[in-house]
Formats: sequence, C-alpha cells, structure tokens
Amino acid sequence: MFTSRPTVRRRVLAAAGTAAALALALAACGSSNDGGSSMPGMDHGSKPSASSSAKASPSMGDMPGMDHMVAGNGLSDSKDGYRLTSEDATLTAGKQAAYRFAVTGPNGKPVTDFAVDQTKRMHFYAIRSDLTGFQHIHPTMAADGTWTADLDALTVGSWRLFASFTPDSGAGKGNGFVLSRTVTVPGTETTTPLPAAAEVDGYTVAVKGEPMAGMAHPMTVTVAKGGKPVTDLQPYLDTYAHLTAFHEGDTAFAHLHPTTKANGDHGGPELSFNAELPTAGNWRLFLQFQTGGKLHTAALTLKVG
Ligand SMILES: [Cu+2]
Repeated sequence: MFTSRPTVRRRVLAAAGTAAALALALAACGSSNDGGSSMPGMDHGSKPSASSSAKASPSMGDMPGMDHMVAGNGLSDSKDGYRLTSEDATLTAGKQAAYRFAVTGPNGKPVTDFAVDQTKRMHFYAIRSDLTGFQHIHPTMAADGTWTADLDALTVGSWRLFASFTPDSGAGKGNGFVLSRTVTVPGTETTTPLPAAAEVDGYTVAVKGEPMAGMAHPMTVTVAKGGKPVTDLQPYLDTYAHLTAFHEGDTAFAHLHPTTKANGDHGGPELSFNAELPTAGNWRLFLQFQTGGKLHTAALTLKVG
C-alpha cells in the first residue's frame, strides 16, 4: 500500500530549499518518552527526550569520514538471496504494536547468526509515508530467528519498516543489508504537519554542506544549546550522533554517522558526516544524540541537488 500516499506528503517537505544560506529546513521531533510531541514514536530503549531545530550556513567541514554507508536505498524486501519476511501486513493504530519478522537466507531458512554493528545485531526503523513518525528500535530475536520489534503507537497511514543487519555466517557474511516492508495502519487518516522550526530542550542543530545526489560530500552538523556550542555529547551506539535519512516520495533509506569514535562524554559541537545520498530531492534527516543520559532526536530537511 505504500504507493497510495497520503496527500499530505507533498506539502510536508516543501520548505526545504534554499539559497546561499543553505538548504535546510527544520523542525523538531519528539520522543516516545517526553510525551509532548506530535511525533508518534521515537524509542530507542534509552530515555529519549526531544529536541531540535535547524539552520544552515554554508561552509565545508573537514573531509568527514564515513563509517557505515549502506549501499542501495533499502526499498526492497530482498537482496542477494536474503529476504525480509513477515506475516504482519497491518498494525493497529494508536497503541504499541509488536511487529514480527524474520530474515531468511539463500537457503530459505531464517537467519539466526547476525554480526554486531554499532553495538546491536539488528537496527530497525519505522517511517510513515509522509516522513513523520520516525522510530529507531532494537528488536529482540527468538531462538528460531523470529524478531519482535515493539513499536510505539502508530498513526493511521502507510508505513515502511526497515531492518538493517549484517549476517555473521553464510553467503552474506559481513555484508550490510537494509531491507524493508510496508504495513498499513487502517483507519481514518489524519494529517500530521511536521513541527515548525522550534527549539526543543533548547538544542539547536545546524547543518552545513550542500550534498549532491550520488556523490560523497562532506557535511557537518553542529549542536548548540542556548547559543553555545555543546561539548558534552555522550556516546550513543558507539558514536556521538546517529543519522538516519529518508527520501521524500519513496522513503528511500540512508544511514550515516561520524567516523569519529565516541570517547567519553565530551563530543561536539561539530560532527562530521560523509553524506552520500543517492537521489536528488528532499531528505528528511533524523539526528539522534545523547546528553545527560537522555536521547534527543532532531529532525530536519535537507535538499539535495
Ligand atoms: Cu539502531
């Protein structure tokens, strides 16, 4: 059902463009635990909080590194004989929902041997077709290879669910995969406008860089609070920031984060990324970072030429 998109989507990202000052719109998004946001979910098992807003200014950072760049756009449920399978085609709106899935290998059997990547064997993301509702979850696996992702309440609409993993044996050993499936959350759809530019928790996230489609390009994210550079970022999944991006229109997936290894609770204020976004258009970026034991998620829109 992913192809029948809510009419809302169009306007949602319309603001992205820009000029010399850079292409960056923004909006804050919240988390499951702070309750006050219009974003449906944002759970990462730690104590999320909120945050953000964004601005941009032109200038290049240092050539950033790229730690983890997954090839492809994640829009297929299968690749190289590996397949994301699930019997869950619909989920219920408005309450926590368990999504069960498995990854089958070239032999058709569920894979149970996964390598740890960024401290987890499975990274799972949910995004609604209008690029709202981002969730980043770490599901648990039963002995038979069935994974359960406990999703926070979903709003009515079409959702795409991504599984990011690396088999630790078999033909795909060591290769990073991102596969996805869609689910429908039936009901009367309500539109969820992205939050206006605002500071949440006082954090401001600015992005510098003008990525071009299909080319690796440096991008720097700066985190400030109260106008002052933030220098107390804590390690989160082995980095100081986790960045997930989805493409407007098809929700194509990209995941990138700094190569800088987290080393103590003193990250920031600048975080460098190697942006390699495969297609032009608007990308919705979700930057997750942690301070004082709280996970913050900033959402902003980047226009890629
Ligand atoms: Cu993860």
